[in-house]
Amino acid sequence: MVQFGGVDYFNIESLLSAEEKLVRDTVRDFVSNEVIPIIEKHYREGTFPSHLIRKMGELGLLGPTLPAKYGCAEMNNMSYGLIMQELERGDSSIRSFASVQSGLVMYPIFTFGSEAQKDHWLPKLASGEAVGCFGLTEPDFGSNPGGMKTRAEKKEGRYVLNGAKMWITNGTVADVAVVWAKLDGKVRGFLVEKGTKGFTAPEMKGKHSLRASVTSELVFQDCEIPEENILPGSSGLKSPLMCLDQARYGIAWGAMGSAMACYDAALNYAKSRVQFDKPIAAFQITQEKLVYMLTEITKGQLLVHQLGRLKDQGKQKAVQISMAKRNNVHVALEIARLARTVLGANGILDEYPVMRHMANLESVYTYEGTHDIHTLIIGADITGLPAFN
Ligand code: TGC
Ligand code: FAD
Repeated sequence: MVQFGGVDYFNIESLLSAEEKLVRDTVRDFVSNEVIPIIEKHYREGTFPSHLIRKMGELGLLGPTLPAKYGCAEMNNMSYGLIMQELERGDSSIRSFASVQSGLVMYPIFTFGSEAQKDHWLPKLASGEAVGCFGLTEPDFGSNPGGMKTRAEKKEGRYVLNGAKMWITNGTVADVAVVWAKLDGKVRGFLVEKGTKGFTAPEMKGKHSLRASVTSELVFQDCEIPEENILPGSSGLKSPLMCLDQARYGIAWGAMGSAMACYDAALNYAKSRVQFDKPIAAFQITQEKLVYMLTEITKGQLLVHQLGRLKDQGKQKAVQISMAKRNNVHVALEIARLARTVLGANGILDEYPVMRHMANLESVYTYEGTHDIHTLIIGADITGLPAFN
């Protein structure tokens, strides 16, 4: 197999530190050697390659920006972004797993959790010994999570949860669920352990997208959890939205990984496929497609590079993350569709990664705030006129 050399038309690599390049190259090799050879089988069978979880832990890819005292790699946000880019070159499901574990489970435990919660969960989640999930979305509340119906009630020494979550990545396999529920009308975070009475997490089947990812419902029926399982620092809808900023940042990088895989496949195919006695890469229309792909990848890479530097300085804004997520997922999907056309009929085969990335990106376009919601978030910021309702 030819090793993937990356897509970097503007020498953005020259802006990376030696450590950042090492992280990127390590994850690139991991994806080439461990993910790409097996991912089509998992995609076809609708299973997550769970044997990779411990390996990701060993490489420091889970909760990579958190402190070493919890067993984490304590990398910067640029490295975190590069990890997400490389993982999603393999498959969005691998990036999804790492995003959820890092940004949506370890981050809230680290940010809103008690010392006991951090000491108990973070090292296990960092090593991959434990898996987590993040339950915000409900059957009737997707884009508008503030309307959630799931309730927590305080009883003597415990909380009682009732309600349901839907579309939860890793739900069925998670050892711990970070669950958002209203307590006395205010959104709070709770840790619910696998096996807790009154808690079930059936897997959702029938997906045409993200097939190598586990997606689940979370159902709470008079589910009692100890009172120490509330995330004490969580306070209102702002808390889960802060977690989403972490994951959306990773998705903005990850989408470029999918786009790079599709562009690479299209370029290689176009140079070798001959029609009308010429490689199809010699036709102007094919070149126009390839130029569009490379230009959009380059613009997207520059966007997340600057976003990463801002985040490392603590200067990033949520709306900037929204713009990067919105743009990069949109162009990645366009690039996947164009790459599919370059491959002709072969583009629909699982011998090539293109159709799988395209189908995955349909989910990525919708989760973590739909394309439309990010449009409205940016629109509200620049006009001062919210158009959500
Ligand atoms: P709104 O009144 O605007 O905000 C409530 C409070 O939150 C603050 N806030 C934020 N804080 C941090 N980061 C952000 N991005 C924030 N956005 C808002 C805001 O300042 C306010 O604070 P305070 O102190 O005044 O209380 O809330 P709203 O109810 O009007 O909703 C706004 C809206 C629509 C933008 C928001 O609800 C939204 O983002 N909706 C999209 C929902 C979403 O993204 N769900 C994702 C679920 S998780 C997922 O998809 C995981 S996929 C995982 C994978 O497999 O990779
Ligand atoms: P809806 O909110 O019903 O939106 C439907 C359509 O209406 C969209 O096009 C939307 O843009 C549009 N729309 C909605 N409101 C407006 C408006 N005000 N103005 C204009 N248009 C609007 N959630 C979690 O909590 N945890 C997870 O781990 C998780 N993983 C997921 C994994 C997968 C594979 C998928 C597909 C989803 C996952 N989600 C998860 C849920 C995801 O975050 C939601 O699907 C997403 O927030 C959108 O909600 P919805 O699907 O209910 O769509």
